[in-house]
Amino acid sequence: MSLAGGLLSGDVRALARAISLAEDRDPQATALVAELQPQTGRAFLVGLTGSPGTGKSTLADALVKVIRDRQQTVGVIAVDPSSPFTGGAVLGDRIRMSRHTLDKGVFIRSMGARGHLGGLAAATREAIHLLDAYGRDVILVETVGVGQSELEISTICDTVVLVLMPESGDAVQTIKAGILEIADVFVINKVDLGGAEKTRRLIQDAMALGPRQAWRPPILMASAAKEEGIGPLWDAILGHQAFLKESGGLAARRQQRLKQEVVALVAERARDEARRVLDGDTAVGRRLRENRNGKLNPYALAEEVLGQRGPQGGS
Ligand SMILES: Nc1nc2c(ncn2[C@@H]2O[C@H](COP(=O)(O)OP(=O)(O)OP(=O)(O)O)[C@@H](O)[C@H]2O)c(=O)[nH]1
Ligand SMILES: [Mg+2]
Repeated sequence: MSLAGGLLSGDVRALARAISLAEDRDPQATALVAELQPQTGRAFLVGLTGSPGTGKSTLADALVKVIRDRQQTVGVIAVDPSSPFTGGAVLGDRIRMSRHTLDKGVFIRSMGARGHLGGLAAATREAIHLLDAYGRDVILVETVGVGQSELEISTICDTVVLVLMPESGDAVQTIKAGILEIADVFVINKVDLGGAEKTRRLIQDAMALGPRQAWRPPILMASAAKEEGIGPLWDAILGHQAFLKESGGLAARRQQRLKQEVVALVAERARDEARRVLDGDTAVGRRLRENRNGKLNPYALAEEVLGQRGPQGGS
């Protein structure tokens, strides 16, 4: 059976293989996603972001349990930009979530950069589309909040959950970094450690300074490790989903996302093509290689490369 056929019929190995192709930035994955596109758009995409160690993976694990209790299927993608290969943290995530391994309604996958600089966002998008086509009701995407990264979770997900922890001093910094705008739901995790109330006030004060929005992000408290407050957290996430649907925000978000994705796809192709033209047996490529005194003008070369894009891709 074809990979697409396998994936649509619920073969988990086909799904895993397709995601590996996406991770390798294999053109087969892109073709597959394009083929499956009509089967996508049904899943609810939830991003979990926050500083390292705030408990995103533990929360994802606890949320998976709640989602499964409510009879929905779920896919989890843990994106680790710092890990070019399956590293220690990723293994930790696996072990932590291993209690779900026998449940066919749960699919968990960690993704690293695999040496393809700039390819992780594209790979993550493709993995999301693949899980969507596979028929998952909910897709949870965990990323470390690194600010202005190429992997802006707000451009990938419907609902963004910002995970903070009490009294880290970190909460203050995160809020300063302007992350308020991207959070649809706040969760202060590790309430069992104490000091969560102070963090909640900090968030509230920061929000009071901002413009009034139609959606006021709720601030939840939870202990992922003790599995406390997880049901209410999921309800808050669903509350945001309902708001998006009623306000027309969901369509707007998805349109914005589509645009970002097109821009990213064009950029990825253009980058590949520029390298091919410059490395190939082309006039501009030869001039670049033969040049020894560094006097070539990069702007002129870029124009020349762009001018080479013929109907056959140019070369
Ligand atoms: N006390 C307490 N510890 C917790 C809680 N939730 C998670 N932890 C612990 O916090 C540590 C980090 O948890 P992770 O879930 O790996 O955090 P993360 O945000 O996914 O970390 P990275 O993926 O490395 O950024 C682990 O040792 C967890 O056991 C909680 O509710 N209370
Ligand atoms: Mg994690």
